[in-house]
Amino acid sequence: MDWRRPTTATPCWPVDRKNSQHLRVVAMPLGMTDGISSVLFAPPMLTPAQIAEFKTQGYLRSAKVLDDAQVEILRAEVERVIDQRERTDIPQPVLCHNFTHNETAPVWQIVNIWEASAPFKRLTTNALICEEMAQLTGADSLRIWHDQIQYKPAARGGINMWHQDAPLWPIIAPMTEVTAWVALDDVDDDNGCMSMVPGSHLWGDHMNYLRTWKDFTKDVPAEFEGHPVTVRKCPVKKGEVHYHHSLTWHGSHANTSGRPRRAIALHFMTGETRYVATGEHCMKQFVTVEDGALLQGEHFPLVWSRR
Ligand SMILES: O=C(O)CCC(=O)C(=O)O
Repeated sequence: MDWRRPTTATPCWPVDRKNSQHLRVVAMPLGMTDGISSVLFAPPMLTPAQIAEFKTQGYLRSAKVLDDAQVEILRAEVERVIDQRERTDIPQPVLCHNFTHNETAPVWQIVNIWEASAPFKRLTTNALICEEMAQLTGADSLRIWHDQIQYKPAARGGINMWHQDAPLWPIIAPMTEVTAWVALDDVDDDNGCMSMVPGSHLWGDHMNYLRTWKDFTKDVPAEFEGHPVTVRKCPVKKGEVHYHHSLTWHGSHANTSGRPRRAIALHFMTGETRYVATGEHCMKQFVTVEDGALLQGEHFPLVWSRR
């Protein structure tokens, strides 16, 4: 690939960000004019304080990684992929459906849109997200485990009930993965932002317990096994990235606003992640390695490695 310094002086990064004196120019691949995989001006990555916050809380709101034009490209791709989901002559995602199965409270889930959309494929290699992900995981290399769009339509978008990610991913181990969640709308209390329980990633696998909760708000206890349970709403602005650990208790309430709520969760795995053949998951059909082997292959591409 032909790499050169970008020639445009237009930053796709807000220059008033903390520590902006450390802004630096990074290379971007020619021909990728939307810049979704790269940043023209890279900010300093996560500070030690932010990394400590993630390790304590199990989640972290980071910075803007996409400008408005890039978000528009990705929004159009979400619409296109949903509209063209019946076509057999173009690449399709692994899943594209309303996962609530309730027409009055839909949540569109699109799994592996990166396999159906070039701009989303470029997002999986976004330089800033991958660098920050490596900081949070300590990884030497990163692969995409899978991605998923979570789209709650205006006014009637449904609930994504409380869960932990790792127990829902029983075909991979260890359970240390981190998700980068990128907002494609301003996501807040009104349109169904995520909620997180700080510190819950340190309490182990309690997915069976979380399944007993039926009401998103009322069933959250004040305490669990001696730990105070606090719910924190996590608003994220359009184009920003938010990280959460795969054992953090989280979910999102309904979208009662007049605005759509679109976001993509990029579920990364470190290069040490292995395949566990006893489990079930919609990505299992694409695994080509033996039980216990490092999980790799064309459906789990390498997106970053330490140089
Ligand atoms: O977008 C949401 O509401 C939830 C996403 C989620 O559960 C995840 O990224 O793990």
